[in-house]
Amino acid sequence: MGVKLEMVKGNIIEQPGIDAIVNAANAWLRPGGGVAGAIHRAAGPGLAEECRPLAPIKPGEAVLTGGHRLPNPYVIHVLGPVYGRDKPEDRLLAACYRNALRLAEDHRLSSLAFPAISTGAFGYPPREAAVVALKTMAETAPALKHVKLIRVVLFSEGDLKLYEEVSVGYWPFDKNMQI
Ligand code: AR6
Repeated sequence: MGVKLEMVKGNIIEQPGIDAIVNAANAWLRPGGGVAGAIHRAAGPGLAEECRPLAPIKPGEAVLTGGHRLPNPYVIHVLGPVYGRDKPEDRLLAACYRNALRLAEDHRLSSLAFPAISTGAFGYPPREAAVVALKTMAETAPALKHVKLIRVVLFSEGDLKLYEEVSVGYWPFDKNMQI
């Protein structure tokens, strides 16, 4: 059966019904700002405690923890590349999406929600990042047995429009957005 792609405007910490949300983390898996700050605030201090022995992680890597006080049972933390510093950026960003999906698959999760990794504090140009994200998801999807739903949660209307536009070229979906 297929994998469904959803693109929504929203907040990554408000995704009930999703097995794992993906954190655009820092190497030390500490709270920080942006997505990571919001996730740690909502999850409570138990998340930072669980993260401590798993850090540091390298660009492209993914680790899984519990969701603590979040509505989701799991969080998958990935470290995106800092644009202009961690090279090659596109391969490292693709590794984030691929490794998060693999980890979800290993844990037999059926749904996960991604933010637009690296496009905030890490400075990755949004359109280039959307191409890498959607292309990697489309390439990885056929091998997934457990993951049935991939949701991309965009923080702004503009980013949602961008993803919808880019997905036409990179996600070979049917009319139900399934691959
Ligand atoms: N829900 C969904 N998307 C969000 C949210 C949210 N609550 N908040 C921000 N975004 P960023 P990065 C969007 O900076 O670039 C942190 O300080 C945001 O508009 O969270 O990978 C960490 O500690 C942008 O499009 O992640 C790291 O040091 C995207 O999510 C560093 O930032 C990613 O923005 C990671 O930087």
